[in-house]
Amino acid sequence: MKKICVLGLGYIGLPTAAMFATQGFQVIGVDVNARVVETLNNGDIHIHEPGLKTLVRAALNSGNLQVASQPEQAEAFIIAVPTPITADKRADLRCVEMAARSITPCLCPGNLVILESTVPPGTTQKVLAPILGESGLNPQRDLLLAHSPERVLPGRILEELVSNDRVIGGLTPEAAEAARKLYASFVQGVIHLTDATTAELVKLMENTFRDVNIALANEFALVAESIGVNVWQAIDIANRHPRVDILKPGPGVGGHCIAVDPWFLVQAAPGPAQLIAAARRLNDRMPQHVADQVRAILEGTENPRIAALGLAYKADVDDARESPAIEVIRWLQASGCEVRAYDPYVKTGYLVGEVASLTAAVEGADCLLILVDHLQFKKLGPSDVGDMMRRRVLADTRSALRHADWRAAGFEVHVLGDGCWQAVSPDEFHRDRRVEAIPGS
Ligand code: SAJ
Repeated sequence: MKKICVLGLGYIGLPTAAMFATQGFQVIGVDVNARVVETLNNGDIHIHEPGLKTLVRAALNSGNLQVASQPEQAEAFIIAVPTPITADKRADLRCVEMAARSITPCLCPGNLVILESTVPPGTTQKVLAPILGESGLNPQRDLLLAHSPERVLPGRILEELVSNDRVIGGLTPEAAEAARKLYASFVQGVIHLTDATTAELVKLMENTFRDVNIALANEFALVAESIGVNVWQAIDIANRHPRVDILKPGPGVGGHCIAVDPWFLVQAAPGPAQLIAAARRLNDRMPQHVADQVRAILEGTENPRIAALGLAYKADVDDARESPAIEVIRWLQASGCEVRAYDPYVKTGYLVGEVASLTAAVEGADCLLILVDHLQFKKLGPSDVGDMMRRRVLADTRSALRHADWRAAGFEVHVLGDGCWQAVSPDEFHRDRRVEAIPGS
């Protein structure tokens, strides 16, 4: 096989396209966004991911990667487009459907079509196959159709693309085998073959496992706050047990995967998926909880001004999709606080109060609020900001800083999940005030 067409040049499609191109395949990368196509054709990239720029440039320079806005005939098609959720927490498959429709005129018998986007169980068989069938070809007999979910971690995409195990679910065993041969060109991990619906479920289970684990950590944080214990220390010690591995609490779960995918399971089986839904709701409440706590810390301060550090959904990435940090900020603004928000990687362009430097955020602030544990923020010491602030108050939702140093410098230090944060009643915690308080949410 020589020619591959990759649909969607985002966080997954672009590295995948570049990787195949550097393995000697002829790759056409397709994106419906004209700006993305133009940026790439100018030798630049629209994503911040370690090593990606170098890989993409090498792929473009080799002539093996071409970027276009329309698909063309190829031997294999890889669909790597977003699958967000709708307001009522159901999978929005419009991009997958659109990508599939765009390739039907290009399809020939024997073509391999792989869906990498995360989708509800049954999508490959019940949604993708019928659309591809509109080409007049039988998806089971004439095409090789498979689901191979991406599983790479933003921040470590290139490394994990190669070293992670891969799951491939075929509509038929022949389709799974054809996809295996293709990925084996660069995947060093074990490639596990199964059917398409099992592969879809596997991917959703992985992200749901993480979401439920984080929800448990967040619930432990609430428990610790109410009994006056530091949850970070408690988790650290509990994790020394050989069979315990609790993740970290925080201001909420963001990104386009973990905060989204568990809902696909709830959608598929609402009756049984009770724990999954409860975990999702708990994690979704965390931004509101953080905002409540910060307001309580600043009670009595006239016209409180907050320096919020971090807009990304997690450390050391430039992606602010579904970011809990942004939700915390919007909650605080809705309650009358002035927030100046700074992130070294993210410029959302739509958040009121975004500033371009740490100094601009911190000047005259009554509270330094850590929302993301970017390495750059973890290195901060009290002398970097203390003299610029109106009050010496630190609120750390990621337990990212060395609190002893800050206390020694006269800071009042509040940490999420520590007894010094006020306990909150369960009724208050679970009450959804979003509709009334956050405009446009
Ligand atoms: N988070 C916590 N506490 C933790 C870990 C994470 O609050 O201990 C928060 C993060 O701050 C962030 C969110 O959870 O807001 C998600 O971050 P993440 O690093 O857990 O995951 P993602 O969304 O960047 O990537 C996940 C990965 N899935 C798993 O590890 C099972 C990745 O391998 C998937 O490929 C990716 O989802 C995806 O695209 O599905």
